[in-house]
Amino acid sequence: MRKRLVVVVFMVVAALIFNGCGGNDKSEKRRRPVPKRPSASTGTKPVATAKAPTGTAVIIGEITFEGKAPKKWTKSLAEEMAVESACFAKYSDDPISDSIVLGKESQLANVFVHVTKGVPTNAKYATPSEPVMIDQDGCMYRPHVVGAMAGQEINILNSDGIMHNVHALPEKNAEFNRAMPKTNNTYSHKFEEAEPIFPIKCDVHPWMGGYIGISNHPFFNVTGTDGKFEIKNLPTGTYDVEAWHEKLGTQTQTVTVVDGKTHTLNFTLSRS
Ligand SMILES: [Cu+2]
Repeated sequence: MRKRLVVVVFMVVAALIFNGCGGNDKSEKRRRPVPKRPSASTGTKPVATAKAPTGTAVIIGEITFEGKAPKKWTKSLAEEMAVESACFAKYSDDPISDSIVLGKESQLANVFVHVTKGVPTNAKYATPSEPVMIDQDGCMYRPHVVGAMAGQEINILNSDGIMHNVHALPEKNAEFNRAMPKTNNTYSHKFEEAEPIFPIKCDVHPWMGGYIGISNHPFFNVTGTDGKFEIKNLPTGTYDVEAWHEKLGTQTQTVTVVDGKTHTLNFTLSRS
């Protein structure tokens, strides 16, 4: 009787083990896809793999000021700056206001020209390794307007050898207010997020002001006193191009460009 019981128990255990093996086979089949998940997941990350399209189309143009030319300098600016003799001494003539700067034929400087529509928003363009430079020279920011890519280094110099502070007033990125005593003549900063152009100022010298635009793509430029801009390496497509000036507002034009061709886009900005 006991032997029979032992045999029955043995058979039950054997059956359980057998069925259990069969069950393991099924669960093994269910688990097989698991090792594939990481590669499948890696391949579907939209941001990491988003292409940053470039091409060979170029947009060039000239920005012109229309209207009565403003005074190049004002008595108040000269009087204000006179209190800082180290800066004032750098000028052989009266210091010139940097808010509206014109070329010989009313070409407009300090216009931030950038593509605002048409570039894929999730494209990840390489950040230039070369820093953007801004100098505090003669108690003015030079250049007065700069563009940089998100994450690009911006080196702010103080070649005046006097106390300045740089107070940046972005809205998306973090604001900063950095004292720059004469012994500390470089401050390096990166804005990590793209955002519309914003002001920088010096709290020591109220006439000092400049602007920084942060872009998530490289399709922007700032005009010099020749009023000219150039935006290179665009792929074939249709784009909105905006011209921004601190006193004269913005103007936008839509342009369709083709690889290998240069397109001309001129703007006229006025006080009205
Ligand atoms: Cu200053």
